[in-house]
Amino acid sequence: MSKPQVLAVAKLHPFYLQALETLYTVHDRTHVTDPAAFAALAPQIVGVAGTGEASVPRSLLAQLPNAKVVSVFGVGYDGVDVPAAIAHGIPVTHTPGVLTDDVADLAMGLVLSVGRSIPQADQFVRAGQWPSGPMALGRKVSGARLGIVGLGRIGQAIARRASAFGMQIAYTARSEKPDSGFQFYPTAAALAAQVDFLVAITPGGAGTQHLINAEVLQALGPRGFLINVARGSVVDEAALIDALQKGSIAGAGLDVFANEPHVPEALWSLRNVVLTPHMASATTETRQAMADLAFANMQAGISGLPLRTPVPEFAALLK
Ligand code: NAP
Ligand code: 8YV
Repeated sequence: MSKPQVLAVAKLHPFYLQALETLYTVHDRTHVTDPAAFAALAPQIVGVAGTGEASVPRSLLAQLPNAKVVSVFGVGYDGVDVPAAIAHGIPVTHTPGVLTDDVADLAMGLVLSVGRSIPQADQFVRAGQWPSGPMALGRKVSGARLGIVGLGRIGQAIARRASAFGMQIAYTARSEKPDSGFQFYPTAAALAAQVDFLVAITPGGAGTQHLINAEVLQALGPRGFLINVARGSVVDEAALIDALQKGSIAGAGLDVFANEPHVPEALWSLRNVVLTPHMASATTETRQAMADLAFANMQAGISGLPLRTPVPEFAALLK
């Protein structure tokens, strides 16, 4: 008997792909690479496998009459048209929690990297510049003021780490969290005006599009640093480049970009920027945990068993 058919809508991590291939035949982006073949294949697809960056639009869901689940390898699912998935009765799952520590670790790594110019210092030594003079002084991180845009699972994990550095923590989110004990500001601009390091860690999508805009960067000011580990769409990249070039903010640490994997060349040449390739969850341990959870969700969805981690919109419907 042939295996059930699954569509991969993005290049899958090998841990996830190998797990899927034990039970399913995985079609790698056939909807894009061979639309004619996909028209015949589509009615057989029972599961859709994606990543946090993958696009699952309404038009694709409409072609999948027998899909039973969309299993995203990632906590962010802003590429999935969830209202369309609800309309088509196709549950969406993601991988919350298992990557929280890694993403918070990288956020703190970027705070330290930009504040203390660690990558620049590495280049300084490798380029043989040490004998000809000291580097410019860095910015003290311990005790500095940290603003978190999005105090969810990962935002709270960043706050725990920053507390150990003696940082003064404030945040913004859709709703105030009185139990957190941290100062709440109702807008990103109001928060930015009060901090030295501003970390964005919200979901992407329409609700947060350009939440960090020119006004927020101006409020952050010439001694302030921006860290983005959320989604490229959360920051107005043109406004950010302008602010970095003019020195109207001190620097930035960026793991995510508007048009990945393409990073504007204007950022490559800036000395006050640290760039990483959307790698906040990219450790062997975490990618394995994400693969296990994404695979478990796929299996559950296809077999009609309870989903391990449906996205909140579906969790609410399933209650
Ligand atoms: P979460 O627990 O759902 O937290 C999201 C937080 O964002 C919540 O505090 C939420 O506010 C806040 N938020 C949502 N919309 C907002 C808005 N318009 N303005 C201000 N705050 C807003 O999610 P999580 O597990 O922490 O993950 C957060 C995001 O991190 C993911 O969705 C993904 O985009 C990103 N991420 C990136 C990487 C990477 O590799 N760089 C890896 C994993 C995750 P409320 O609490 O008030 O609802
Ligand atoms: C991953 C992410 O890089 O979880 C998310 O939302 O952005 C990351 O963990 C991604 O999903 C894997 O491609």
